Amino acid sequence: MTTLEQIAEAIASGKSKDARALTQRALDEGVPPGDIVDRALVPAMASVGDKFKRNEIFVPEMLIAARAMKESMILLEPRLIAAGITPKFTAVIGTVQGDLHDIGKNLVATMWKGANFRVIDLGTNVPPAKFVAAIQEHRPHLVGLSALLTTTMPAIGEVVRAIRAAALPVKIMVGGAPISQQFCDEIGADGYAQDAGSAVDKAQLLVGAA
Ligand code: B1M
Repeated sequence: MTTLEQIAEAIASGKSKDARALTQRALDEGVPPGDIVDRALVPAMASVGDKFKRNEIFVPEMLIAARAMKESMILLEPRLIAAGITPKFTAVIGTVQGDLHDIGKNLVATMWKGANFRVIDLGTNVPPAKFVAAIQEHRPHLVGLSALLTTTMPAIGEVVRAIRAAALPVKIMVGGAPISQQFCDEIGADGYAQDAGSAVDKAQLLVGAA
């Protein structure tokens, strides 16, 4: 097995220490950091997302895989920045106003990072104006809106309306336990994903990377 395959294996099975040590080994072997992301981290997180979608693994396994990926990124990120390598696509994500749930939103953000998106996470309880300001500032290709409460579902619609009113050229993805494709269609968002694995496929489709 190559070092890159071993990194992918360590991340997919959530072995943080191994992921970090193997990433260091790959760097010592002269593998460019961008190749480590593209050929180890991205496929590892894609396989984790696929298994999650098929109910072969669950939230805890996904969280530890995400943690292992972050260990690897600690070594890679400064080198990627120094080499002027930035992800091709940018996404802004947040949980809408009135809603403090962030576990699912954080998973989606991590999976997007694993798919090599630059992700600006606005956190929870984010008002529409803050989404609009962040889109104006960062010019993302995609904005993700998460809600876990039936009472905060209307806030998703408010953000969509605010973004459309400001005529911002960004794709809007919505998700969270009470959200459905039908709701997405009703409020005029561009895409819906049921879980963090599907959120990667849908993000890539919406930005034209699929
Ligand atoms: Co709250 N809570 N909670 N809660 N909470 C729920 C959601 C609830 C279903 C529990 C219940 O009654 N059975 C219920 C909502 C009922 C409803 O509206 N229909 C509820 C309630 C009522 C409340 C409070 C109002 C309780 C109270 O104070 N009386 C309160 C509200 C606070 C607020 O937000 N203003 C509240 C508070 C909390 C805690 C703070 C204690 C805590 C949140 C901690 C945190 O997030 N940091 C909490 C928790 C943990 C839950 C449950 C138990 C778990 C939610 C979770 O993290 N799931 C939840 C009950 C349950 O689901 N069993 C519950 C795991 C997570 C990985 O899944 O978030 O669905 P999920 O994310 C998935 C997908 O939905 C999707 O991908 C993720 C990964 O697959 N997804 C996206 C999510 N966002 C996406 C965005 C996308 C695409 C996909 O694109 C952008």
